[in-house]
Amino acid sequence: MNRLTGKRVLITGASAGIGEACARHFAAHGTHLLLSARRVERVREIAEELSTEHGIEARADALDVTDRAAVTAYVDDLAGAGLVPDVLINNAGKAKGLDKLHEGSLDHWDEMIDTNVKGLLYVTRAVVPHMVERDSGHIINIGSIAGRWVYPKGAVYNATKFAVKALSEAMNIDLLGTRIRVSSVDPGLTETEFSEVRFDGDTERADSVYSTTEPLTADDVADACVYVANAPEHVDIFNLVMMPTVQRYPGYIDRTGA
Ligand code: 8X3
Repeated sequence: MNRLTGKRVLITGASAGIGEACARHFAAHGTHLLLSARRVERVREIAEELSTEHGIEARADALDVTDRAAVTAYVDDLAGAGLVPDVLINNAGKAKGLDKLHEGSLDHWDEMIDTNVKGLLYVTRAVVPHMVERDSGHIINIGSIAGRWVYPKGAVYNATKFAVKALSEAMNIDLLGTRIRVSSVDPGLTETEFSEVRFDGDTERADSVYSTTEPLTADDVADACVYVANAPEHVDIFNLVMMPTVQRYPGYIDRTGA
């Protein structure tokens, strides 16, 4: 049963990867879209394509979730236009570098903490009061298996995703007594621009993460997000952890069959 038709879904980081795939999967379920990313041209193209294809409303905005004032202005503008989302997908996030803590780049740390933790908080803080006012809504945080188990050289990325896990659980507690649900979807190895960003554009290194095995796709993760959002209103799926069949733990990946 499709319970999503006519709902409005806000997706951050919607220009590529899991965010873009979510836009496509939710649009296919008849939801209206509020897409944002720093790469506004890209989200505009996606919004136009999906509104034509599915007959939905799709708005695209430039948004850097680390820019506190911009996030507040964006959400105020949405609320003023009567576009409070029914579902918020906090997808914008990244890994930068793979280093031992004592050798890590402070710039990488700032970027990860600012986007994965503070950015998620800014967007959530701006959107959720509107949901509380309506006593309805669903927040889906894109976490990671890196927020459940640490792995070598992943310390700060791990810490940011552990923070997402903590925030998802804490938000659920804070929202007791409302009809607002909070979920996190925590994927393992997923083939997106993730590794290219992590390795500062080193495509060869990024490709080698995926080409020797069979990772999840962004579509697989989007499919899980639709499942979580589509659960009946009295069901709150706290956490959905998913890995490709070739993976059973961070770094524990079967690369023999590729
Ligand atoms: C992505 C999963 O294990 O590559 O967040 O860090 S992992």
